[in-house]
Amino acid sequence: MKGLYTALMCSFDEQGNINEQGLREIVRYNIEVSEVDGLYVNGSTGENFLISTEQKKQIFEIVKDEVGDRVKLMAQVGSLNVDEAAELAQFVTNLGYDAISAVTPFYYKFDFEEIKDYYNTILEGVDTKLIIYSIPALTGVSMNLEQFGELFENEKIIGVKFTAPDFYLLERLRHAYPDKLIYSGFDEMLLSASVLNVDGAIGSTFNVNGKRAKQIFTLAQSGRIDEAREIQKVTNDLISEILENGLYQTIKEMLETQGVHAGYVRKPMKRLSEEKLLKARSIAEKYL
Ligand code: NAY
Repeated sequence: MKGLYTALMCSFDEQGNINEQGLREIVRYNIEVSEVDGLYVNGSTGENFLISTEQKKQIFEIVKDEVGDRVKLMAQVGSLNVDEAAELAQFVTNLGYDAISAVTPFYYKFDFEEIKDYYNTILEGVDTKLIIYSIPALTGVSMNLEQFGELFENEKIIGVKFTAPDFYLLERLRHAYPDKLIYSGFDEMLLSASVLNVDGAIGSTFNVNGKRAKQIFTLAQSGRIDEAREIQKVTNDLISEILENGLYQTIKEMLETQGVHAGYVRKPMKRLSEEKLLKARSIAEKYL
């Protein structure tokens, strides 16, 4: 399960319905052009928190059907509705996904016992292994070393997608849990995380920048830091332009320039203005 995973986008039409062909094209682009090792399905980048249970299931099915066994698949099933999360965990297990992942429960201020119970409940009925999805900036949920350790006591919890700029905690986790899988979650910090020996990374910008990300990761693993730093620099030039223009919208438009029908974002996210559409196309021209 090591390596680089694209946090997969989903293609939606103007009404917000899933565009199946577009989604299949995004999957193929990631496998055939970006050449990533796996896909992280229905994460933040997949606009997971804006869609219905039925739509989530439909996306899981389409992606598995398109991928077959070509790359590894991780399914993000986390939900504030723990019954939905458990149902989706069962659903993707039946589809043959390689692992599940679940965002820490958010919005209400759950205490750690509640967070632990959430993960154990999701895992009760399935044998599939789970990667914790930790993203404090969006969820407001930060866990410390001991709390990660307590979650890791459940043998079905095999790792964490660490989307935080806390390299002290990342180093402590790596040191304390050499056998757990740690994935870096911020693409702009991939080199720094790779130097700390993470097992892989999961990123939204890999949809369009997968090749450079892979180079950063593999160069860092073989100690070629100067070369990796050069590629991280170009990557970060790209990421700052994307972030300034609108993250998911810009990546979608960049994919469109490559003949991939990535479509629109779902409301309440807003679409790019004409000016920003042109900017997205110029970013694609510059970096793809
Ligand atoms: C997800 O579930 O899609 C992710 O968390 C992927 C990680 C990304 N985080 C978000 C919130 O989109 O790739 C990062 C991020 O977009 C990138 O580093 C730019 O900041």
